[in-house]
Amino acid sequence: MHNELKITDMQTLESNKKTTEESINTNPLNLPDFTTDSYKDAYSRINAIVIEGEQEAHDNYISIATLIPDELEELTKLARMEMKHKKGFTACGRNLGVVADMEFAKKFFSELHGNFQIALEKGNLTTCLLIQAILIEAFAISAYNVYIRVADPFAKKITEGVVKDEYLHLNYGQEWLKENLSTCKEELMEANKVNLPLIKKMLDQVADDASVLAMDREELMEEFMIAYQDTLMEIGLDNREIARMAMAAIV
Ligand code: PL3
Ligand code: FE2
Ligand code: FE2
Repeated sequence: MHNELKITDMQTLESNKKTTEESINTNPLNLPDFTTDSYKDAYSRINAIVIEGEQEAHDNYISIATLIPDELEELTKLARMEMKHKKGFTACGRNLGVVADMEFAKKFFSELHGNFQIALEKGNLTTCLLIQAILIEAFAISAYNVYIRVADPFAKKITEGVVKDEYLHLNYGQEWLKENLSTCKEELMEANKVNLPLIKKMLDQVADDASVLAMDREELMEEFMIAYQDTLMEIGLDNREIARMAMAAIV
């Protein structure tokens, strides 16, 4: 009896040891291998998208300030945060030894960028806020929340800091639209109809590269919809209006 116990203890000890070794070799959190060529190749595009996105977000907040001069100080603050984000993500790429494909990223944003510029020229503030402070910020929030779960430790820390700011940016757009809902609802709906499908298209375009980074497409969509619908609710739209707006993504 005594002997048998001893053998069992030894076996337990042996199997514990094996588990420990295996977890060290195969990565305890199931993170991707950040050093492979395929990871770096996908990262060169995703990293560029994020860097370009942060730069354009900066430029957009500066542009929006020309339409609401009273808000210059607040919008300049938001713009400054975007430059800090850009620096952070540039460091993430450098840390992994990746060169960002900026040409790809410029093309990735070109359609949405064009729509923002047209709205700006026309002085369509509601459209500008929907594109930057709602759609782009919700897209960034979804991407960063999913990325945090599978990022390398360096990038994880940076992204955690960034995503907190992005909620402030989303909130900024939300509060302005809420205060002006009675006069901006129609333009909001129309701008959403045109630009939400672009976000969906961008998500589809990035899905393959994202999956190499262990980021799941469904999860990205889910996170986007949570941020997007939550904001529309806070703005003061009812369930039917929110459903109608979200539907623009699938038709
Ligand atoms: C607004 O402050 C920034 C806008 C950036 C838009 C980013 C969209 C990102 C889509 C790519 C998904 C991968 C994210 C990985 C993060 C390094
Ligand atoms: Fe940002
Ligand atoms: Fe932002």
